[in-house]
Amino acid sequence: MLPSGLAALCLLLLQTGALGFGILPGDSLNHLEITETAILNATVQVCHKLAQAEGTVFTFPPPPLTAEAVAIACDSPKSSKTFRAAVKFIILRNVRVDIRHALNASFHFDEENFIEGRKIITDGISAVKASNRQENFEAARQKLGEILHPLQDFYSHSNWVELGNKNPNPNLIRSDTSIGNIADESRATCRNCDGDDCRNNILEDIIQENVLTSGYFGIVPFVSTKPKGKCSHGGLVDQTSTIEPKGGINKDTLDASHGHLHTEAANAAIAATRELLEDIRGAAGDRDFLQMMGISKGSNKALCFVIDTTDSMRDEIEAVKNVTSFLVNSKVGTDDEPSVYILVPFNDPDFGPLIRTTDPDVFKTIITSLSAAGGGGDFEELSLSGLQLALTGAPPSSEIFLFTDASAKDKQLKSTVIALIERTKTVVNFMLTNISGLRRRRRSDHDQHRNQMSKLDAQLYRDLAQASGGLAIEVTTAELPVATSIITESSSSSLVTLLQAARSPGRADNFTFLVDESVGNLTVYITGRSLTFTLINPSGESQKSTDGTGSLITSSQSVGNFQTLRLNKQVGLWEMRMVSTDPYTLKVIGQSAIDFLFDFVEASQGPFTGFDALETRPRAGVNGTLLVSVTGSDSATVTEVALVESSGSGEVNGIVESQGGGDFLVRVDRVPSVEFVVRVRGQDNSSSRVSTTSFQRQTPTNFRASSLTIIADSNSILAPGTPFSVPFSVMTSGTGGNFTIRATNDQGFASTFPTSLLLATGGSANGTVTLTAPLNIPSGSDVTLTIEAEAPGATDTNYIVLRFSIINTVTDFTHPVCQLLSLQSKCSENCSLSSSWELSVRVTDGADGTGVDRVILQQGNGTISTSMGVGTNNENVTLVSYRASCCSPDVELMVVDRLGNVGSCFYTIRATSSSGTRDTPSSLLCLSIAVAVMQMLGLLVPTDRGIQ
Ligand SMILES: *[C@@H]1O[C@H](CO)[C@@H](O)[C@H](O)[C@H]1NC(C)=O
Ligand SMILES: *[C@@H]1O[C@H](CO)[C@@H](O)[C@H](O)[C@H]1NC(C)=O
Ligand SMILES: *[C@@H]1O[C@H](CO)[C@@H](O)[C@H](O)[C@H]1NC(C)=O
Ligand SMILES: *[C@@H]1O[C@H](CO)[C@@H](O)[C@H](O)[C@H]1NC(C)=O
Ligand SMILES: *[C@@H]1O[C@H](CO)[C@@H](O)[C@H](O)[C@H]1NC(C)=O
Ligand SMILES: [Ca+2]
Ligand SMILES: [Ca+2]
Repeated sequence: MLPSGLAALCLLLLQTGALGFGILPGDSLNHLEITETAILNATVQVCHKLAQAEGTVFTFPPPPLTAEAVAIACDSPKSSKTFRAAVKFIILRNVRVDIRHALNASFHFDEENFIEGRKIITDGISAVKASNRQENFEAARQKLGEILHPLQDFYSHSNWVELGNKNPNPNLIRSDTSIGNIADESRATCRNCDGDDCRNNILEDIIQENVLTSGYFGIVPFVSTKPKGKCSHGGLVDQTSTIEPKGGINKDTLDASHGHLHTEAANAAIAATRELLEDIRGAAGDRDFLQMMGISKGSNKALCFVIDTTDSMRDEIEAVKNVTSFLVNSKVGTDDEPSVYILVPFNDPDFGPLIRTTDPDVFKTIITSLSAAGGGGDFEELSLSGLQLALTGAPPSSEIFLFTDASAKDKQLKSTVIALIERTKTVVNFMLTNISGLRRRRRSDHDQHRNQMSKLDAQLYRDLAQASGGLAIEVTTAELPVATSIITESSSSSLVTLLQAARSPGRADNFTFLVDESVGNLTVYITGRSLTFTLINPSGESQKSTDGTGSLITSSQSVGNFQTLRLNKQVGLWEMRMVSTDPYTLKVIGQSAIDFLFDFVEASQGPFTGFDALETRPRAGVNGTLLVSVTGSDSATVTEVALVESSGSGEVNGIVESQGGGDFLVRVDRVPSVEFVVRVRGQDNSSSRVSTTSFQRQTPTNFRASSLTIIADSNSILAPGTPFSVPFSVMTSGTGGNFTIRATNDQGFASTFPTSLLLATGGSANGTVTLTAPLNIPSGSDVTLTIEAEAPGATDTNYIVLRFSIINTVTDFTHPVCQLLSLQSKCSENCSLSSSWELSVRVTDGADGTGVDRVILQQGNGTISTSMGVGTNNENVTLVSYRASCCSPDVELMVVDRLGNVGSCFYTIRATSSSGTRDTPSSLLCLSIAVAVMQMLGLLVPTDRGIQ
């Protein structure tokens, strides 16, 4: 809640575990806690309903809920990391509103901007629903976080709670109703507080007449836009609160002007957040809702292939088909089953589209129908364009496999691809065939003219692999199936990186990695040629690469430039001594639940302090901040976080402060100016283990910092066919000159932008990118825009990665409604399974509606059937018949239209519990009860009724 809520958040982040993310009685709740509480609660309810529907056992985790416990209750323990990441992302987007839109009253329901505030929410809800329909969950989360902020602020900044309301205002998430009786602009709403006591500053007539108002807010001393007689927000930052009527009404914290109502306001905000999530679930369905939250069945990993489909790839495509069907067949139904399958084909001049499915059979069919499509021509293909699409379309932290035998024609995208790798923390593996000097010339016709990829061209792929922590595997077509199956197979479970390093040019070096008890299936990947190594385990035993009989390596496999070693697990510090003068990469992975998430964050400038996750590279050479979370165990803590130089031995250690709930704020004095990885050390005191376990993990991704800063507006919705402006500015803390600007988007939308900007030393300049989405694009699609700025001489580059949703103008604001046609019941007071009741209902979406999409049985054990019909005005109607045993006396239908507007209809044959004997035929009694219930739910009253 803002703005003092921000101060609270900041305090929360700065004080050592002072408040934590938990909810202790007597402490103020902020946006972060309100959002997390509501999401955990809503998610566990969805999993409960889903388990009931599927007839599986469900156990509610004990309070307080944690992401870990909810993921386990949802029978998706492998989703705990992505669930945590999704919740965190939504929360950071929520908090960002206080930083980016600090002074925009509508985003905080200040200054009686009720209509505008609600429009932000309802437009956002439509966008979230449209994104979910296109399975663009990242875009959905982004918008969701943004609209939860005003929704929650309503309860703190308006007088809703003062009016005696305990429940949320349902009209804030609907655009076809009245929000309530809003105070006229000229109507006085407050009087001066009694000194510091603001408990009675709202005028009595406002309360008695149920009039809605909210506080005015301004930060400039002696300048106020507050109209006469209006309430202020209140607090130290708000300068309007010193002008009559003095004081304020906000409930942001327990010691705010109306802090005595803080808990009521926070609880209403939690309930309102749950209600909004419930509405989105209604539109998305249970499975998609959970996917939006990062929870899926199986391994919760994407299997993502980017494939060159030009003629020369015929044999490789056959091999990929083979590997894919083998993989899919062997994983389906197991814990290792990928949760989503993604394919991006590319050739020249085409690439894409991105094909995404959760159905393994559909994926197999798609892969099987893939054929070398011809084209290609000049032996260079659009591999980076295809990769760009995969990087923006796959879930964050995915692993991508790119297959090609050709150089990249679109080399100019290299820096964009690196930007996306850093932002999404995706690992990219390149499966390269046909590198010069590597393979013998083949005899078939289509190979006669096949140019070979030069070593230099292959280096581009090696660089990208290394930046992402992936492998560049160089094999012959015959070796491809083996190489592919080795890495795709081991990438399908909760993998953690224990060590990842590269040396280019090659040189002898010693590396260590720490193996803890939780790690299984310890595997070493090496790429490089003519190298030898010595492996030393924690008890000092060693095995050389030339020694086939040692006891450290249980199996080893070698194809092309790629070697895999599986190790005999031993807990403790291992050492790997590498000897080679050729470039090589070394990667040690294992399976473990314990891992970490992190974001670079930045303290905001200006009057409001808070932390914002960066969409750019962090500043080089100066201090920096990271927000780190441990996942996979509620008892794990972080003890040390370091930024470790990727190809040197330098490292910068941070100061770690626990925030509670497995979250840690880490401050470093200096972000390295060279490439680095993030390494985390910690301890797990989980009771299931005998003793404390020390663990070490690192990011596979290599990060870079920059002396350039890019800021861009993140208004995130664009309309098809309408040019959309993205203003941005570039600043440098170094020398000036002519900076090159590149703006690329993954959808190939038409765009304009300045190709260079002139910056003075230490100066800044502004530009604008204009993007136009084509008219025929489906609503809910998204586009990722990467704006890059490059210093003169390419000595430094920074970027900003922005995701926008493309949403059609919404024309249907109403949810479908039910009309009870008949209700027949032979039920007596004592229910019997052999007797039943039934009803029929007509569901319509109104004359201007998009039509009924689905009718879902929300509650009730009966059977439902639907049929289509035509209404009196020739409109489509859906007829629903429901029949249930007398022992299942309630039914709730959820009715959803094609835009995702969700209505709910409840009917019951339950008699009221009062024992009076009434001589009413039971069905009639039931009907009147049902009508009463529908009235309660607002289904049978004029839609513009005010707040009661
Ligand atoms: C979710 O919230 C509801 C309403 O406040 C509450 O009754 C329920 O106990 C909560 N569920 C969990 C699992 O915390
Ligand atoms: C496909 O895979 C199977 C089993 O892995 C193998 O026996 C067969 O030779 C492969 N076929 C091709 C064309 O690679
Ligand atoms: C690696 O360790 C061995 C044994 O301690 C040592 O002889 C060698 O110099 C080290 N190599 C490097 C590059 O540090
Ligand atoms: C190691 O891998 C095997 C097969 O892939 C799997 O069954 C086993 O559970 C894994 N072990 C651990 C500790 O993850
Ligand atoms: C970073 O350095 C600046 C300038 O020295 C200082 O004002 C700021 O407080 C520091 N920030 C952190 C988080 O230490
Ligand atoms: Ca080709
Ligand atoms: Ca509708």
